[in-house]
Amino acid sequence: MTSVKFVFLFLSISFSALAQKDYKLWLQYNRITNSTIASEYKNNIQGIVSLGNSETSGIAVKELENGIAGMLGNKLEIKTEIKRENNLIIGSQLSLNPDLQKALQADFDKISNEGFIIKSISFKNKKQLVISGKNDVAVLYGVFNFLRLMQTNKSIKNLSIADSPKTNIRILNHWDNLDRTVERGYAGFSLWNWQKLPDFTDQRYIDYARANASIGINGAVLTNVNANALILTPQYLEKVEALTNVFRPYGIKVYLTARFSAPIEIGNLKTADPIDPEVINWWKNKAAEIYKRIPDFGGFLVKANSEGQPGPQNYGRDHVDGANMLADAVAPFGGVIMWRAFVYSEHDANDRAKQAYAEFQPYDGKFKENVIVQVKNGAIDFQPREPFHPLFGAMPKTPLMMEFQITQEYLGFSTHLVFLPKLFQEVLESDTYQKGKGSTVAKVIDGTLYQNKLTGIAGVSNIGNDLNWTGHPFAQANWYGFGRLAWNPYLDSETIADEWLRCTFSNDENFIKPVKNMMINSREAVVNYMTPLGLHHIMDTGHHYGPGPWVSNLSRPEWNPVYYHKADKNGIGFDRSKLGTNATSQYAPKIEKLFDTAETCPEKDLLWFHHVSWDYKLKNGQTLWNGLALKYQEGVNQVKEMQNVWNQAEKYVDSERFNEVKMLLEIQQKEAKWWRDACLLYFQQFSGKELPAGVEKPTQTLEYFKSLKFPFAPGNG
Ligand code: BDP
Repeated sequence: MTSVKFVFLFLSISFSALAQKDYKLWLQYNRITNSTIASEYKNNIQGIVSLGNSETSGIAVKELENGIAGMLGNKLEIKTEIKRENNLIIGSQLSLNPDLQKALQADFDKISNEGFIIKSISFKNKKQLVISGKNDVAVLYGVFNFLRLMQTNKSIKNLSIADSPKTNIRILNHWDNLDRTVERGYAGFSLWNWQKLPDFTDQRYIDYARANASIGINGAVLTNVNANALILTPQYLEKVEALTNVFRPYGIKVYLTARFSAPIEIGNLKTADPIDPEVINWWKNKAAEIYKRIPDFGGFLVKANSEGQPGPQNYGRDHVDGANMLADAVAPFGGVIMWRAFVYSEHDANDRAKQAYAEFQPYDGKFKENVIVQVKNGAIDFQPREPFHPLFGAMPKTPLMMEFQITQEYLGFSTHLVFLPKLFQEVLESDTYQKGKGSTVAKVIDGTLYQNKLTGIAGVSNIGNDLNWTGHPFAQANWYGFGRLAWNPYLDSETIADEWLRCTFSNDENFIKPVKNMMINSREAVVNYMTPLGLHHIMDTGHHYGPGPWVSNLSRPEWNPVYYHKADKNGIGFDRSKLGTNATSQYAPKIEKLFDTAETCPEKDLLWFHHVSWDYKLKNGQTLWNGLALKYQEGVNQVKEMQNVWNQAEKYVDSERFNEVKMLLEIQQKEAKWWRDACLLYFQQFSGKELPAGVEKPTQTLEYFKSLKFPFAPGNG
């Protein structure tokens, strides 16, 4: 009996100790094993002097204390006065004594309100290290950045860092429903336990806020864009207020989605017409009611007249009428409206890719100052690869914010290892040419191209209540990378992968090098085994799990994969050139020209813009059919290679995470083959050609693949 008990106790202790590793994300604070580095840190940090006294500064000090204890093994005393040398001094600008303030003035001049300074100085002839900013949240950002330097084993001897975020709104969009299901969520249920709120504060809320603050995320939209008006009732606002109180010290603002028809559904009005005085008044009062509870409420995110959601067009008004009415309601309190440009209509079957631009571009300059239009990275829908959205750069007088999808709706759910910062970087670096060479999407987003004051980046969250937050241990890197890119859209994805691996797993170069390489290549792998050469939206329908290029029976044409690949006897691809739908004309002339002819169009986007014959010659001399088949095979091979790399990583990783990733890669390998075989068998019906040498023969028939059904695939309502 005793021994059974003992085994049980042992198992549960070791389980929770290991499970914690997953849970701790990139904030592991592992003991530093390199003795040279550890002693450098110990010599330079002999005490902590904390000058602040707010809740936030308390959090910052505790983080430093714990981080240093974890990494160096010694608990430092927290002092409030600077006496000896080699202190780590933390405090906001105003909390520093006047001499220190003066010494750092030039650095303070460089940073914004949210920026931070980490600086080695000599103060009264004593060496000190100061972490400061204009307010306590900025100091907290500085602390997390300092701890990252330590976690990645960087030298802290002569630091002089002054860094500010390049965008204002760095926000997660949670597509979380009030019943705790998460639309397109693959990591369990929603973190928000509405049932127990407002009285029960789950530790997870705090840990969530802390993780976000550590990467500079400063906002969260708590609810699904397919909104439920109930969130705006007092019963729920009380719960929202409780969450806001938890998030506030971490610098996270709360936003909600506003269902356009809320005045009818919860306000008993007969209409939600945005120019109706009663409706205008209702929203004004609602805003006042929210701000009374939550004075720093961020504002609303709105999906209107898109995929069946109500909106101003239901009343013969347009997006400008709708957005500006809401903007007026929140303006007195400093709120913003994030109005989504993700619209397409079943009444325009010509080309879905053109619709957002066609609808929104003419509104340029018409939105109120506190409206920012939220545009998905590509014109269709978060595909493994899309050319950048033509709206970027095309609305100079309107602030546009980026919407990325961190959750992997179209990229293998939380089962496939895909490092998304590589995708994000590709989009951000794209040159729109709207104001000549160098007019990158990043410059549109950070406001430097057109001097927009309001800027932002949103990421559709991949977080749920799974023990490891994101379902796949490597999906944590996508949350991390999103935050880092929202802070600085010019960061290189390789740097991000490097940081994340060191903070999350190990600083051992023998681990970092191959695994980083695996992460960097993982994005191209998924493109290859799902949608190579510009193919898109050929996932099975509804849940988007697995291949479904044959689907053609849905009521709306643009919901069918056949609409997107247009495979026939003559070839494959969507002709968006001048000879086709002319979607290319939505880009600046230079880009239009590039995309408009198959020969100049980047091959990675070929079938996005062109319908080409099966015998079309690719740049490598292959026919399109052979090239396509080989790409699918390459994707499968790449996953095999990822497995090899991971198997070599065993000795650097704890067994729990090692095994999790190993099992997931095994599924990814199976699913990559499924994708290859199903797509090639299907397209082969049209090409009528044999598979080229080097491509493995499918082991199942097309009929078999078509027969697979997944009524309970997650994330699909
Ligand atoms: C699509 C998703 C759908 C979302 C929609 C959106 O399939 O669940 O509601 O985007 O962004 O990708 O509004």
